[in-house]
Amino acid sequence: MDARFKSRDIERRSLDVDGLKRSFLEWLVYSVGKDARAATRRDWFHTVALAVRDRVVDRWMDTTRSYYHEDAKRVYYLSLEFLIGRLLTNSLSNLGIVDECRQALDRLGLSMEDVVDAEPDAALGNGGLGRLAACFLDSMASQGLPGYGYGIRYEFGLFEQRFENGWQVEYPEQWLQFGNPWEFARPEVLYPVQFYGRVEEFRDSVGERAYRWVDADRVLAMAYDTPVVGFGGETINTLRLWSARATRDFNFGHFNDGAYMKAVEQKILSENLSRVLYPNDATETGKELRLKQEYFFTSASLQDILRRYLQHHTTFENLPNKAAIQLNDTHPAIGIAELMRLLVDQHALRWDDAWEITRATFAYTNHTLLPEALEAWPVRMIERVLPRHMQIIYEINAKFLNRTKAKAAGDNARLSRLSLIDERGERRVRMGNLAFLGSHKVNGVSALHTDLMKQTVFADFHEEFPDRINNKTNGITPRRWLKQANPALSELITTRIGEGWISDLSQIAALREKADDVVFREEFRRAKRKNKKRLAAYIARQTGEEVLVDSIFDVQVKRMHEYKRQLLNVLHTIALYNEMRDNPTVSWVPVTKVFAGKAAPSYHMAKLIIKLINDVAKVVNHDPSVHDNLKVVLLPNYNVTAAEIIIPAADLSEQISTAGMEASGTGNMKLALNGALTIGTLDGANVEIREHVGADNIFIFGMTADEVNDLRASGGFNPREVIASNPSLKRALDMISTGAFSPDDRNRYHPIVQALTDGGDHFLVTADFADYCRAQDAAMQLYRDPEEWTRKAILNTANMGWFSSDRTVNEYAGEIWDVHPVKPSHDGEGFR
Ligand code: OX2
Repeated sequence: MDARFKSRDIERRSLDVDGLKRSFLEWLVYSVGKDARAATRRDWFHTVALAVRDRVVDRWMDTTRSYYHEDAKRVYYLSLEFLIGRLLTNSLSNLGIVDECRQALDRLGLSMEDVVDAEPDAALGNGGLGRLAACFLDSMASQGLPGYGYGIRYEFGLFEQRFENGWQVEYPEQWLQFGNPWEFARPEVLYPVQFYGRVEEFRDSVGERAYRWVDADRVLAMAYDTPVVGFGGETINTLRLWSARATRDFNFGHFNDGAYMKAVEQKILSENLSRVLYPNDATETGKELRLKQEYFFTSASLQDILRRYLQHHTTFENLPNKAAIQLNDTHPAIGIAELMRLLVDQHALRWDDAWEITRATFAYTNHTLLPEALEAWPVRMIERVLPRHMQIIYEINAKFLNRTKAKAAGDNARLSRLSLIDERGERRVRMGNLAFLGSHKVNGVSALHTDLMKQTVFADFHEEFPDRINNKTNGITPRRWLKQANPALSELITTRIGEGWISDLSQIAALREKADDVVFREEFRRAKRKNKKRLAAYIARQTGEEVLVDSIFDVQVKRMHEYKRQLLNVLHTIALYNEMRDNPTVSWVPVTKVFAGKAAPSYHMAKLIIKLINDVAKVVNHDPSVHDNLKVVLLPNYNVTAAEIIIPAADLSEQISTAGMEASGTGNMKLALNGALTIGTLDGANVEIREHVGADNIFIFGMTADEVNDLRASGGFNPREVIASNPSLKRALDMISTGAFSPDDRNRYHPIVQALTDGGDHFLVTADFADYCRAQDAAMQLYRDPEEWTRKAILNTANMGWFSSDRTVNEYAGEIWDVHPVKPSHDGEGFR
């Protein structure tokens, strides 16, 4: 072999500083096509990413080959969203070569931070649901579980948010503009996906009635693979994202002008399928393109899963022993009808056999009880877009209702609730019911949420199938959310308890005893202060605002939504502002209110709340009478990268949703793990966080889910009475409604005031206000005692071990998927 090739080959794998440096220079020249003098930061990012990618490819192949040789049962996580963020630090850290890379760059006169900052943030998701999928990928790979992610390679991720005049304005997020060094295009992995057309009935070879879908439009799904590096670099799994390609048919059009241009237009239109992520979080849009996206990636993924299965098998009865398919919400639920279609129409299985296989293969995770988020596609739309699937859904429904009818004769109301078709108004397919019926397990994402599922949306199904619903409380990966995002704290932790916590977060409990150690407390505070300085600098860069590093960093970062109640926080901010102005001689604990989050572009109320926060910030931050004791900042364009800076710096974590409405929350976990104290309602996973960190180490306030339910059942309450009896609330609301924050448009906030008063205050902001202020006061008082505050902060970090997504994923693996770790053998030939 040519000696040069050989040395390149060795270099590819070397993990030491010299080897890294040499391969950076080689990559810069031969793959990026620049010399060191002309290279930009982005060129260096691409260089380093490609060199790092080299170091995972062999192990990636080994992992995939081991799964194949062992014919291991795989789990397929189907998700319309993967909110990945940046990958460079993540890959380096999981490979264990962060320092080596830093030194190699140093020798080239480059700063690691600059290179890292040149990577775009992959925002292929909206919020918690998409980030959970990304944490699960990290945990599956880190546990050695044979797990694949399947989704869409959106050309445009979640929009970029800017503020213009305090209003949110959306810009396209072009994360692929300069190429994506992490992915491998697989132009040969191509599956046809059909839409429209009609269904033809015929007799099969044995004279049975059969169906085929004809005259349909075809689009191709092309695969792009991204390696998912597990911690330690042993297991490298695959995230396979589909991109829409026109079929070759478009090249064979008629050659008269009109037809040609029409064909090209068609091609462009069909490729729009994977163009853009829908920017709604936990609400449904009902748009045909969205349905087509859902079917597009689900169908391609199922075809790919069956192809892989058929490499080892000739019949399908073993599919459930070799493949577990997890539906991340109902977005891929059409997959249940699609697998039935593939098995019955294409592979000629009997219906009942196909149904048994389907149910044993699928499992479904529900992420919300909000009625506006429960997908229900109009029957007429599915009939048109996916005619065969509509027939299959009818058939599933008929068989189920017939069986149920036989047992529970007469209860028509119950039958109509169980039906896959909602017959009230325009007929719709209830995707939640389809997902439930077509799965062997259905789970909620926190203990409370799972209980509420049983009591509300799925009460009838739960009665029918009492063993099907189970809980899998969400988790977060400690690699990204502590080790990478918070080097100051994670290094401190490692010096005291070793590094076992990184792959087994339960070990972080060893910090409990350190809460009483003054020296450790001092060091813990120093780490927090370092992170707060970093955030203060970021705030100054982003907003021009100077904040006090020693103020309480009171942080609410999440999507803007009425149920998450940013308004409650704003009202408290205004009340505190008034108190500070009224009592200028009191020595106040300085507070910095940090907000960040995007609003869905069509969600007017959420956008108005953004404007209100910016307007309040303008008034408060420029009022000399509060002596810098209060600052309000709304950081633009919240995403994973921003979260990694904000979360480690938080003192107080705002988790203040109306009880019963936040299914779990995961930001709550990230913040507590990083030593923030939670101020929150007994909602979602807050309930379990309280159990773990201890009731003394969390500020709980407000109505419980049961109280909310009772209040609403009894016909609600009168917010006007509550407001009249609380002078500070009344004053804050009056200021909003009379234009104290909007002198240029005094009526601007009428819709907000209206919603909180005559509108009935659906989210119980006014009802919880007094107790929220009490909890805020308690937090401020505690902050005056740094030793006590730090003690509680340490106990938060130390008691969050259970919230690792490793624990969550292991529960799924054991109780739903029945998949087991596979140890890849790295003695093979490696990749050539
Ligand atoms: C979110 C839920 O709102 C949030 O509470 C949860 O933590 C997260 O999913 C992960 O489970 N879209 N986003 C969600 O639900 C839906 C639907």
